[in-house]
Amino acid sequence: MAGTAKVAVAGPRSVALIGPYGSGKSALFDALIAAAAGGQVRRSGDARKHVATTEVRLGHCSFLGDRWSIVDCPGSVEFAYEAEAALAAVDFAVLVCEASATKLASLPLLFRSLENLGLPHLVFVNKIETLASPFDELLTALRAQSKYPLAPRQLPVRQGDAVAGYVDVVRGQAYRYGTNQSAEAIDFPADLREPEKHALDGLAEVLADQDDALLEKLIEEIAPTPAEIYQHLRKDQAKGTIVEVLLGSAMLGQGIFPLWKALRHDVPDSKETAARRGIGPSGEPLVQIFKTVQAGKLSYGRVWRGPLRDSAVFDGVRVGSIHRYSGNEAQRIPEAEAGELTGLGRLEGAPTGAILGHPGEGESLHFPQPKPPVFALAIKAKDRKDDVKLPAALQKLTAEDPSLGIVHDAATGETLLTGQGDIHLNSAIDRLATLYNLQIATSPPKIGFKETIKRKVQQHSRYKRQTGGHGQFADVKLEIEPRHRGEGFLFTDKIVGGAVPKQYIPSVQDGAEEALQKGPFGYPVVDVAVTLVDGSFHTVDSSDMAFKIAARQGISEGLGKAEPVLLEPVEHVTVSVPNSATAAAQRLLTGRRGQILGYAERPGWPGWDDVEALVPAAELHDLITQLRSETQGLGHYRRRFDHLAEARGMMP
Ligand SMILES: Nc1nc2c(ncn2[C@@H]2O[C@H](COP(=O)(O)OP(=O)(O)OP(=O)(O)O)[C@@H](O)[C@H]2O)c(=O)[nH]1
Ligand SMILES: [Mg+2]
Repeated sequence: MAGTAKVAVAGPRSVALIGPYGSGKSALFDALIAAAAGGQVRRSGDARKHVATTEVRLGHCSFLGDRWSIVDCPGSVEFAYEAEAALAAVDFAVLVCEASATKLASLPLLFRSLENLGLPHLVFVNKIETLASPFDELLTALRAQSKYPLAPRQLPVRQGDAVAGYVDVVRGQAYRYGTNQSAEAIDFPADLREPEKHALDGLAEVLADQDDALLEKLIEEIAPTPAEIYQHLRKDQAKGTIVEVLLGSAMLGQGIFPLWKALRHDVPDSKETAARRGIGPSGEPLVQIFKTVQAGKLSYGRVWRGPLRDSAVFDGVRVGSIHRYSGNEAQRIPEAEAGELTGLGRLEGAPTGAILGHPGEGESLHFPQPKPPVFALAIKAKDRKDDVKLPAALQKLTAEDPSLGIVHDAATGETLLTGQGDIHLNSAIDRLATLYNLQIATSPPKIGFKETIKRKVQQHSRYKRQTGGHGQFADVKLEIEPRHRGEGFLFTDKIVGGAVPKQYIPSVQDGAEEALQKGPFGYPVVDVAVTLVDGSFHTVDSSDMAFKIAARQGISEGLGKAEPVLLEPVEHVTVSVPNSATAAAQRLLTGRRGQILGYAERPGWPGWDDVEALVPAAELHDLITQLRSETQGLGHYRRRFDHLAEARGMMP
């Protein structure tokens, strides 16, 4: 029978479900697993409350005798690293999308990730029962984003306004959706004859682009048989040079069986993936960790080379247990074979991204780099007693999720937790509470203000004490003057004739530097020159201490008269947005006291712009929140310190 040609796949294969936030990946995960078990998808009839996925979920099942590992990925951009890491581990991805403008807007990021990885993928148009706009419009929008040609395998069949079934383009057969696997063949709708022919011709053409023999046939106007089409589809889809498009409703269990069949036929063998990634078939077991959870008690890994046996030891790291997740249960297995994604228990010291075993010569195991942080919170333990536990817990947290970071801000003395947004950080803080019993207080990070002066002053300072025995005496005349921004501190000794003996000069400098650590506004003073021009001493009462105190007092007093000003850090910010939002991004930056330096097309990102600006750090704390809300979650930015600038009209 056409379409059910024997598939020569031996081992287990893996698929990641990715897609925009809320597009129905978790619902599809449940539907796929339920359908594989021959069961019914829970069919509530109306959408349940959306619970956003924040950590990848791994599940296992068998479909028609083939074994599968499925990964449900979070859609939120704040958890994008989770998905990227999972993509590095699987054989194939299903891009779950829905026909909503806001959701479609985030597709370029996802397509780019897949294409950069060279990971074959198909598109599953979910929530098909709600599709109101013409299907062609959706295809056009999808085509604009994908580097590789799209191949719609199905067309929606409407009944009134609702989508009630689909046409299988290759088979030329129409179906009415039932629940789960029970789609029922119906008469071919007359109005779909033309679109179906068009889709089939388009498909053949796309396939012929990859195959000369097929191309010749088409030129001679010999129609390929369905079996030939399936064969080419399999080859091109597994290579990733074509992107099939399938339809369905995860919630209603519609279109799940055809999706399963497409996966069964077209997902490459795990050995093909390993070969594509440069990993040879023979050698010692090789496993890559793509996720650690529960404070390192559990890891998810891809077995690139097997078999992986329970209790195997890799460079001192022992595999405590191997798990498979069928249904809701974790089941312990004695070994896992190449191509499986498994849960690994108690892998001490193997963070996300870790490789167990040794890649052979020329083998490389790519793993994604986390994106630079765009959001930070100052954190501290609510209970001082927990201060000792905090560093170790934070270290584990960042090993679990490398897109989190810990920064000790020397300027403010704060510990900062950095990451991809407030939801991301708050979920990390929740984990600190649940896994480590650490209650954390957060606040927006303090700004590392500095001070400087604008006027040169002379300051005379004398320190004199007479208390009992011998006293204290030091006397200095100092010049304090501004330097250019960034020039730093300079101390000059201009004493002549020993008015201040040589041995005391370093103490004068020490005293000056101490005073500069806290200026009139309470912040460190920078870019100041201090010159010791004159002074006097006492043979008995003078001391290092006395000169240090005299200098410190002199500077503290002098700074107040030298027109002190507050300096704030200004950062060089590069905002990346789709060009429809370039003007909005510029407005947003100027609204935050930013000075626009210019904008240009973003290299390698068609339709995107980079806007460069200088923006005070004090304005950047929640920039990402506003940027995302104005760009449907797409905009992001990078920042780096640029310079200190006078903070005009700003109260310290
Ligand atoms: N109408 C309709 N709603 C659906 C369908 N699939 C999922 N939903 C609903 O859409 C919402 C989001 O579904 P999820 O499966 O949680 O989406 P997700 O892609 O996993 O979301 P994130 O994990 O946050 O990225 C839920 O309210 C679901 O009930 C569908 O086929 N049709
Ligand atoms: Mg989800």
